[in-house]
Amino acid sequence: MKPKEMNKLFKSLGLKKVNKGASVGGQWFANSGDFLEVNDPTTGTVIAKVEQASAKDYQKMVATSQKAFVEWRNVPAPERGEIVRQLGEALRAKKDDLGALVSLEMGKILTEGLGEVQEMIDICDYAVGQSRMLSGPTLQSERPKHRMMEQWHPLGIVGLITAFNFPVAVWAWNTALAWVCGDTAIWKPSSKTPLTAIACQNIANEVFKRNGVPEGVSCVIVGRGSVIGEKLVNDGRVPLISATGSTKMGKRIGAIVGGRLGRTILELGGNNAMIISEKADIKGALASAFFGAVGTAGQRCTSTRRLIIHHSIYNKFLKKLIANYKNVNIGDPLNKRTLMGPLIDDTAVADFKNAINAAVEQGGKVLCGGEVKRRKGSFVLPTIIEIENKAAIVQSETFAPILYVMKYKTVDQAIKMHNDVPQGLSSAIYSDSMSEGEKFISYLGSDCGIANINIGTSGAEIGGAFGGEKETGGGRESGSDSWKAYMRRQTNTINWGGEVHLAQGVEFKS
Ligand code: UN1
Repeated sequence: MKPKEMNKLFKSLGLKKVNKGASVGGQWFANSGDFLEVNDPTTGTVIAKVEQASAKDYQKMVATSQKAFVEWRNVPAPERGEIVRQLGEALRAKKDDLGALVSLEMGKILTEGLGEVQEMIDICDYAVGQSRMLSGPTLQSERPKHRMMEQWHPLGIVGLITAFNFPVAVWAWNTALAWVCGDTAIWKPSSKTPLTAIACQNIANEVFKRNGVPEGVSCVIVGRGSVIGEKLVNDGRVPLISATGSTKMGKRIGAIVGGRLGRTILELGGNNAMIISEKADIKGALASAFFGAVGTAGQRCTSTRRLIIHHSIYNKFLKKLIANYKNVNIGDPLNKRTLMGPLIDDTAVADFKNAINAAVEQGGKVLCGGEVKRRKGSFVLPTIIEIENKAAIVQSETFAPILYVMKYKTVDQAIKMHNDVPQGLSSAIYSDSMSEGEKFISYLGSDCGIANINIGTSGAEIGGAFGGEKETGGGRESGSDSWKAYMRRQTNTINWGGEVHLAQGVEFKS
């Protein structure tokens, strides 16, 4: 991005060349003297700095957020929803700028940056409706003239730890719901993408201030994992931690928060596969596999990492897919003709190279790509490797555009291979056979949190619960009844008849 354009973008989103990393309400602060450099992955240059928050800054934030919670929970849920509606409107107004900033800082192409902001808008709309539907059932009591019911109450402070790859959408999935549920939020964004977080907080600050929302309902804190992340996950004043990232990180957070009997929503690694049957619509399967594997430069947790292809169409299908791969326009994500931007940084490029070397050592054959692109920035070539599912490298998630391909003979064999990985996020089958499709989404089929027929593994809509099984962590965010994770459940029994009856027929009289 040209300096003039960048200045304009920064101005529109309230960013500076040197920013403070912590905000509660309208104020920005941070006094660690420890500056984070924000890298543009396309050029490899530093575009801004952020002063990271200190442990003291964190303490101030939690205290303010706790106070804010006590007030915020008194605001009726539909009124909280109205404020989230206004946030959705403010995001609509800033969609182009915020989408461009996502592309600049994270490296995904502009249409995907805009799509991510659209996800934020969508979840705001969803949360507005949800704010009038935080309902619990009325239950039949076994005692005469009694009634039972369930209520859902606000929980407290929600600690959010998000990853670089969806630097803004995951914040909105969590906060839009948390806020209508009456919670406050402290957001620790990825240190690789702090600018998008600061921009989002500026937008929220403006809407919240206009509505007199207590300071501390929306907080953002940019800081080191070893300082701020550690404090957040260990803090008994934060009843829920929602974290997106690697399985390694999730196992650690799960153990710490579990140790204090707090709650977690963990959205961790995926190893998503698509089964392509000989009964598939090949054109559709090609388009979905291509987007799933190459889109976002393979940096979605839902990215397609494995293709399990019926042996009778294997060669024909791969020939077409490789032809698509050879035509991928790689470059500046803000250029409309670009299909694949850079990886987030040089560490990601090193992980890409290491995974390819490991795959070759483990018997893999590189069918296309396999190299780093010789230009400034963190660019690699989208890669296809023929390899066996059981190879160690195929069993782990590499956050890069590497697609492992393999053959199958029977659909049962394909499903077995499909499930034979430690992760369980997203999955798909391409088949026009109704029984193959139904089997894939049955209890005998995919063991993932998301299982699709005739669409790809990535690009889930916000209306469904998002998350996965096994090493993906088990959490669910976004749609369906995921809101329940942000509230505490209460069972109420009401005696309206006057006489005391003990449950289970117990008699207790002197
Ligand atoms: C992620 O990669 O962390 O389903 C989230 C998708 C997007 C969200 C991905 N809606 O691909």
